[in-house]
Amino acid sequence: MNINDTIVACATKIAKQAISIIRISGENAFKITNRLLKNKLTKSSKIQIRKLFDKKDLIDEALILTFANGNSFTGEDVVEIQCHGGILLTNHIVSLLISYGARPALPGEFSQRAYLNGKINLIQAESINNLIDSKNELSLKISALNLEGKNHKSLIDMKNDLIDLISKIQTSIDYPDYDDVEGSSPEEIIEQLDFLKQETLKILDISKRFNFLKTGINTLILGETNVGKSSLLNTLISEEKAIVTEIEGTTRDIVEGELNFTNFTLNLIDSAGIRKTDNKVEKIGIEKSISLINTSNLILFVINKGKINYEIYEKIRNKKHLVVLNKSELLKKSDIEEIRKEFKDLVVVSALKGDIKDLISKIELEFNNEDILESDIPVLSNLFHIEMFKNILTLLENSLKNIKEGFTTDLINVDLYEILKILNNLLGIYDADEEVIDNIFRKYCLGK
Ligand SMILES: Nc1nc2c(ncn2[C@@H]2O[C@H](COP(=O)(O)OP(=O)(O)O)[C@@H](O)[C@H]2O)c(=O)[nH]1
Ligand SMILES: [Mg+2]
Repeated sequence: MNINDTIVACATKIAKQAISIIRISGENAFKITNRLLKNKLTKSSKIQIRKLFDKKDLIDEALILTFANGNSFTGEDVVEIQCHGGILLTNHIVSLLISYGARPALPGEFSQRAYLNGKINLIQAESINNLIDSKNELSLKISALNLEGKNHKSLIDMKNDLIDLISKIQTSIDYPDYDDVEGSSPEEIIEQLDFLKQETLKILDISKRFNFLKTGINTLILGETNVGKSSLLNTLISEEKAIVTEIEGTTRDIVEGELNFTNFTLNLIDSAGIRKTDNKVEKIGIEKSISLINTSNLILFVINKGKINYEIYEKIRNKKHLVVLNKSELLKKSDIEEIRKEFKDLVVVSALKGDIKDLISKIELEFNNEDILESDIPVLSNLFHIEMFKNILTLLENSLKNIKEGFTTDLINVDLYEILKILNNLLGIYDADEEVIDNIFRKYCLGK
């Protein structure tokens, strides 16, 4: 892969559709596109309708957008051709551009160039993916905020605090004659390290919650046979996905469905009902149901009057769960109250009648995530970025341990520099040393 190549890719699907968008980015973007045109594009022309030619033959009339002199997403010269959709036509234009010297872009290469040219940082690059993949509105909003870079402020604050701490330590090492630098005693360093550690923990915590939102909450529907688990799945997703019959043991394998709320998504899993059976296939299904308890984030434990499997309840009672009493329309109020005595947060539904209001509102209450949106803590959604932050945490803990054990501060600065490099990597800035030196001179006025 050569970063100097001019790359081309279709930004829309290659499919029959009204319009296809083809993007060309790189030094020769204009030159290559010009081979399709009678009159050349100039770097000042911005949006225009042009006829496209394959040598002398007219092939299409397209809208052409040009972004010159780095004023583009990638930071390079970019031409966007909005031609008519159509598999043959789109492929034809892309092939021509390749024959004129463009190289097919690798997955993510446009964003990679944007990052390398300082147009976006790593968090922003990741948020583009999230924006596209979002399953619910909250995830969409957070991705948009991340893309804008608004909630990076605390990342930058954190970095500035870190630079300050490094500068203080550096100054007191390099200039031992210089009057004691304020804030560089071991106690004060511990205090500042602790603060950074708390900030790091907050970021990791909110990121964990966001990823949960993004990937969805694995929700297992569990209970005895025939209590209405499959009916409940179907009612929740408004689709006849799982087979429902009055025959016990109908569901033998896992059936999945997705339910999107405004602020989160449930990945619903209907499982084989629990009962004693000699049927080999059903037995495997039941074992699967039980093994899913451990990987679920929420369990809907479905019961009917007189059909409560206490053995299973014991297995789930310490996990996040809701006890759902189904077929409630067959019951008297007093029956329900009797069961409620046993399960105080009982959720009462009738899958058959489509009455699941109580369940929906309890789930919404449980997973209200508005606070994530309101906080200005940056949300990391890429596993690699989360790993980077876990490294920061380890380095901070290491520094705290070292200083408490009386090691000299120069050793601690080695770890702190490492953290600064990680933060800069995320923010798309490279020269850590220069920043520290700048700060030392600006703040601590050495050499004035
Ligand atoms: N009366 C009544 N019957 C229901 C309700 N939900 C499900 N059923 C019936 O109970 C039987 C078993 O349902 P199913 O969803 O297959 O149960 P599963 O074995 O737990 O998956 C079927 O005949 C359903 O029509 C309900 O809310 N009320
Ligand atoms: Mg079933």
